[in-house]
Order: sequence, then C-alpha cells, then structure tokens
Amino acid sequence: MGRFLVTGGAGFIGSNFVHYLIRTTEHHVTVLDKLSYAANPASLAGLPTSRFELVVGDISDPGIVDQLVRSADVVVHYAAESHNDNSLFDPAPFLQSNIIGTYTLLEAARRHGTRFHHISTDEVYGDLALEDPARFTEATAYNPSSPYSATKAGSDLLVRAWVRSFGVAATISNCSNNYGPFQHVEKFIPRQITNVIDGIRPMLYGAGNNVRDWIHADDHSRAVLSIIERGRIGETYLIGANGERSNKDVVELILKQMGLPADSYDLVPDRPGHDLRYGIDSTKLRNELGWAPEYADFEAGLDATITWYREHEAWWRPQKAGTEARYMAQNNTSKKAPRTTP
Ligand code: NAD
Ligand code: TDX
Repeated sequence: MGRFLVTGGAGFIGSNFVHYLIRTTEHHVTVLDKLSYAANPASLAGLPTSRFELVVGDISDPGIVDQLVRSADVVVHYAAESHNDNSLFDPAPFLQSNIIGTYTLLEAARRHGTRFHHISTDEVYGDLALEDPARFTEATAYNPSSPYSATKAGSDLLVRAWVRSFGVAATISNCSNNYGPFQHVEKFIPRQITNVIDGIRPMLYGAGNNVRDWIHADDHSRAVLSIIERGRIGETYLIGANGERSNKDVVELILKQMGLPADSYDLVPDRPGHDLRYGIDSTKLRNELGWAPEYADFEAGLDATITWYREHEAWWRPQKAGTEARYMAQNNTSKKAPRTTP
C-alpha cells in the first residue's frame, strides 16, 4: 500500500485516475489541485475519507508542493492547462502551470527522492498527414504546434533532464485523445453532446477531416498504473488504443446515437495551426507491460459517454453557458488582424 499524490486530480483524466485507484487498489490518494475553471470538485464526491483527501493549492507554489511531495511515495502529475483553443487566446497560464509547475514538482521530487510519473500528450510530436500509414512512436522527433503542446513538450524535456542530471526516478507517458465521464464541456466530444442536448447544432472546425486517436480514460488509467508499477525508470511510453477517427465521423456518430440526422452539424472557421492527424503506435507499452485497451469498441464507449452526460446534467450545466461565451469571445478576437508587436 502506498501514498499517491495526484496533481490535477479534480480535472477530467486525473479524477478518472483517482476513481480507478480507489476502485482497484488499496493506495491512499492525496489530490493537489488549484481548482481552476477546468476543475470540478463534484467529480471527486463520495470518495472514502479514510483513503482520500483534496488539497486546494497550486503546483507552482514551492511551499505546499514540498510538504506534499515529501510525504508521498509516488507523484502522478496530471495538472496542466489543457485546452489548445485557450492557449491560442492567452498562452501565459500554460507557461506558468505546465512549465513552472512541472519544474516546481521535479525539484521537490529531487529533494525527497520521490518516484515521479509525468502525464503528457501525443501532441508533443506535432501532426501526421491524413493519408499516411505512419504513427507516432517513442522515437518520433518533438515538433509541437500550439502554445499548449509546446509547453507540454517543454515539461517532458524538463523531466528527462531531471532524470539524467539529478537521478530523479521518473517515467513519462504520452497519450492520445481521451473520452469518458467528467470531461469539461469545452472539449470536442462533451461540447457536441451537450450542444445536442441544448438544441444547438454541433460545430466542426474547418472541413471536419482532422483525425484524433480516441482512448477511454479508464484504459489510460490502467496504462499509467502499469507504468508506475512495472515501467523502467527514465523511459517514455506511448499510450493509444488504435482509435483513429475523423472529427466528422465522431460528430455523425453522436448525432446518430442521439436520434438526429447525421448531417445536422455546422462547419465553423478552423482552429489556427490545427494539427491534422494524431496516431499512436503503443507497441512498446503492449509488449513490455502487457497492456491492452478494454474499451476496444469506440461506438459502445461513445454511447456510454452520451448516456453519462444525459444522466449528469447537474455536473456539467454550471459550466456550459460560460464555456460557450468564452468560445464566442475567442472567435471574435481571432477575426481581428493579428498583432505584429508583442
Ligand atoms: P483538465 O483541464 O480537465 O484538468 C486539469 C486539472 O489541473 C484541473 O483540475 C485544474 O484545476 C488543474 N490545474 C491546472 N493548473 C494547475 C496548477 N497550476 N496547480 C494545480 N492544479 C492545476 O485536463 P485533462 O484533460 O484532465 O488533462 C490532464 C493531463 O493529461 C494534462 O497534463 C494533459 O496534458 C494530459 N493529457 C490530456 C489528454 C486529453 O485528451 N484530455 C490526452 C493526453 C494527455
Ligand atoms: O467545437 C469543436 N469543434 C471541433 O471540430 C472543438 C472544441 C474541437 N474540434 C476539433 C479540434 C480537434 O481536431 O476536435 C478535435 C478535438 O479537439 P479538442 O477536444 O479541443 O482536443 P485536442 O485539441 O485534440 O487536444 C486534446 O487531446 C490531446 C486535449 O484537449 C489535450 O489536452 C490533449 O493533450
């Protein structure tokens, strides 16, 4: 039995990981989360107080970080600003949380000799061509496109440097796009599901041809725990479930599963710098650690997710109007001429 410190545990993937740990292990879990706009403490409601506590604080605050990392056996670092569209509008919080926050945690792990697992994304590799059999592997060169993915790439490189220069016992995982319960309504799948519930037509950026490689959050959690338990220190593992789909396919499935004609969506202006395609080759994880996804059927997983959002309106409703207002403001801003001076 160990003491887990989970940063960002009130967000989407972090909260799914906390539920997974409580459900399948006997570990004690402390969440450190600053409860940003992206967090929802309701995602952690009902967890047993004997095994779980939430500490509200910032990962770039050295005082609270030192205290918590000192008393943990393992740090699982999920906390980040996570939304590409927001990073195009205001990159500053991404630098603060994703770079300075990761640095602050690494320094504490170094001081106290604490095992560290860093959660990252396939977006650090940039994108792939649409009609191309190639997929990302652990050997693919870093080539991030957005301020978000650049700060995640930077945080990965900090972890690698702290392993090599200071002997921090760290591993890294880069996962593809997650779906499942507790995902913020700003993200693609929950945005479209809750739009349909509200009678708003789903919105596809550009022509909707961009491809994402979908994985259920529970499959991500199982992979992360197996890396913590059995992964080799200093190594990077890619996590993906062979779930490539175009955005248009996903919207058509949502519409079909929610009883609407498959073409009742709108095409809206594209995201600047929009990555075309992500695709993960997770052979290393599968061969070394024996991991395989349990949610092999994306359509069934999507259907369960639609049901979850239908049944948990009280969870997402408070964030819906503000999220759509933020999108409106960002679209207005992106129509202005780009600034030429900093
Ligand atoms: P999210 O935005 O839903 O949650 C992030 C959480 O981190 C929030 O609860 C927020 O309050 C917290 N947080 C942010 N900055 C903080 C700070 N400075 N101090 C303390 N807490 C802070 O994000 P998510 O989608 O759950 O992503 C979690 C992690 O997984 C991120 O590191 C992201 O890069 C990575 N990831 C996400 C995906 C995906 O599909 N969503 C895929 C691969 C990797
Ligand atoms: O309204 C929309 N319409 C649309 O077409 C939104 C919100 C998105 N999209 C497109 C953009 C992407 O091609 O859908 C795709 C998925 O968009 P997001 O949910 O914003 O995810 P993405 O940009 O792919 O990044 C996600 O996966 C990798 C997470 O947000 C990141 O945190 C993770 O690192």
